[in-house]
Amino acid sequence: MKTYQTSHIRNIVLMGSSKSGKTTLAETMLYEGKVIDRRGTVEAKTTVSDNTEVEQMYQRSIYSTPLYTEFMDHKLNFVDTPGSDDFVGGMISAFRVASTCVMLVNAQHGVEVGTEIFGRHAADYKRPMIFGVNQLDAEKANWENTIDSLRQSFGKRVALVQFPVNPGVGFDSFVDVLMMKMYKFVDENGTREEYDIPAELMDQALELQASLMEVAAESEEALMEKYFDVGELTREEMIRGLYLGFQQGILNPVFCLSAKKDIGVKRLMEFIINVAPAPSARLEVLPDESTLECNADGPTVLFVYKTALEQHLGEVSYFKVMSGKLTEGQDLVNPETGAKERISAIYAVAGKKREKVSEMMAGDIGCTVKLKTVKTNQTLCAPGVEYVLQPIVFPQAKFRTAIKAVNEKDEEKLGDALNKYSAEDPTITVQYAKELKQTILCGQGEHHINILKWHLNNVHKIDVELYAPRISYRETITKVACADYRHKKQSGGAGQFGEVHLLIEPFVEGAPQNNRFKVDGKEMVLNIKGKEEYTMDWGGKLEFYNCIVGGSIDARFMPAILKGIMEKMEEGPLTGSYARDIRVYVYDGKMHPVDSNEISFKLASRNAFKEAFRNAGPKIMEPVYSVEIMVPSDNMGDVMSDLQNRRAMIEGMSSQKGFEILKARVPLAELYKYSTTLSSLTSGRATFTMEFLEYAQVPSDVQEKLLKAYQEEEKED
Ligand SMILES: Nc1nc2c(ncn2[C@@H]2O[C@H](COP(=O)(O)OP(=O)(O)OP(=O)(O)O)[C@@H](O)[C@H]2O)c(=O)[nH]1
Ligand SMILES: [Mg+2]
Repeated sequence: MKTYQTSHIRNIVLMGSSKSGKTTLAETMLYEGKVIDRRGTVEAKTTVSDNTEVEQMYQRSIYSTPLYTEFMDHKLNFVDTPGSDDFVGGMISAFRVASTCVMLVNAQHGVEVGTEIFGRHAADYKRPMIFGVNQLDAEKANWENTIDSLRQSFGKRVALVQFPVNPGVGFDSFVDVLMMKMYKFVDENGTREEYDIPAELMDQALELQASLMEVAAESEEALMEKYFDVGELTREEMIRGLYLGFQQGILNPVFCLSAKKDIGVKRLMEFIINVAPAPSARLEVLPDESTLECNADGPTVLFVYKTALEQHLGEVSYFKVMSGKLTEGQDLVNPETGAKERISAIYAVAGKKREKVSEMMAGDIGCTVKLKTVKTNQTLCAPGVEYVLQPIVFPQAKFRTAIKAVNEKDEEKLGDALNKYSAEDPTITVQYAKELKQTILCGQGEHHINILKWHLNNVHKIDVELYAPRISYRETITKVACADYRHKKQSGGAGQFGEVHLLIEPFVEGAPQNNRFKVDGKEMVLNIKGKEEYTMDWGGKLEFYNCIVGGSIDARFMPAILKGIMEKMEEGPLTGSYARDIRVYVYDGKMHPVDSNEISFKLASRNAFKEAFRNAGPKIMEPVYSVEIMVPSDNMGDVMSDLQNRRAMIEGMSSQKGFEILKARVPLAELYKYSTTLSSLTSGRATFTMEFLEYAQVPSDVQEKLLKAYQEEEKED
């Protein structure tokens, strides 16, 4: 392969609803670019993109696959993404390296859930978007309905460049109003003939051309003036207007396609090359807000956007050359670790097919192997420059489950396999929660996790069980209480003696220090001599006050007293959960001249703390999440009543293009498998995000239940 200059590279994300035909289009683009000489099909499990066993079994894409093709002296890098939102991670990382989106819409269904969801992602990332109306050869293809649905969801931005002559079975022609030509396809291999537009289609073509001129003119003042003065634009002016409007995201050109019959694919690729921005059009904004130009004359900077483990090869690192040029054998440095890396080989990648190249210019995308230390989101730079780029921000997890090996002996193997997965797929996280004594696995949805389970079962031969995870409750107090405890052991051998009197009160952020208390109707004034403040590993605070007067306890025993309290906070008196947000005042006690030692004071303070805690209006707290749900207006009622059953507090509602945006606070305990329920309530049309908000007290009926469950558990132990 020749070396492509930055100006001759285009980077694209292929997206669209499930089964809209992305993988089939990818195959046809590879064929048109002569990267392959025969087209495979999804049904025959022979496509370049869906090349893994699990994808072939399900006949759908699960991974985002980097591909490239060569066309009109340009290199088109593109990523075929899965149509299910559960696998959105690969699309998010593709946005980071691509500057244009091609959204496929199935002409049999028009706009679907995926079209809406992915359209929102493209808008969030400010990526210009082309619509490809695909499957126009299918019996139920309906152009008018599809365009109506596009206009409903995407409004005025929808700009038709073409219309099909004969959609449905036998589809072989479309009219292109930019070229003012009709294209007829004479076989299923993209062989096209160009015709003048037939007289009976001329009115339709002129009407469409006029609207396209109008939207093109809107992109620039000079064009608008020309359009008003003369009443029309030349083709060059229209292309310029489309180019500008497209880059600004104010118009989305629409193309006719049959990916399966190779109709319209070449024309789409021509448009991408002529109108989609070259990588140099986008300045990379660095974390310090300075910029890096995508320029082959700059210093070499690579950004690793994905890594994957492959049999026989080890770790493959997928990168984009953000600046400069990359040469085989070049030595680079990871500025975050200082580690040196040699680029032993550079490959252009089309799925599993890799072509070795000797160099790559700024803006190009490829992969390399045998890097020792570089992870996703890191950079490699020419020695002497240190660019660290904005990381890809992956969506928060939406599905949380506990996992364990069915056979205990597989636990270690399971841990290794899960760690490898989460390194490859950053939308999967695995953590052993010491507090819960469970391994917690998080992902984007039940399907996402089930695919992982399939791998564990079939590739790693580990039987696993997925089950509801425990909740990390916390314990705290709501009022002041005192307790004292004497630890004494004086029968035989060395004795033990320690007595601690303490007072506890709730810690409230920002509340002033206090030394007067009323406990059981009795006024107490403490003499505060020292204060220590601790932030607990599990959140919340402990403030520890030394109020000992008259040397009733030696200062040397204070650390042991603190330790006793800390230990009890690790295993709260109510349910064994971590305790938080407490002030402890140690104000009196007793020592024994011979028998007092650290262990005695630790035990005394532990028990005094436990007793005080029980009398201080103890409460269980639970994690509460801030949940934002985007739901189609007609499903609103069902989603609301389901939320009410989940103890949710609705905090806000707003409307946006036929969707309602609901904001709610929902306890984590009520969110198990929420993604699955929401999907079934809305036929997959809703999306949601969830983020930890705070700990809040559980209602008393829930507290009763939790206490009872803990007591049962204790009894069993
Ligand atoms: N008739 C017709 N069928 C098509 C066309 N494009 C794709 N298909 C069929 O539609 C089905 C889905 O195609 P894929 O290419 O796997 O679609 P996808 O968008 O990659 O699907 P996911 O990866 O699951 O999101 C397959 O059976 C294809 O053969 C087309 O242009 N016309
Ligand atoms: Mg696919």
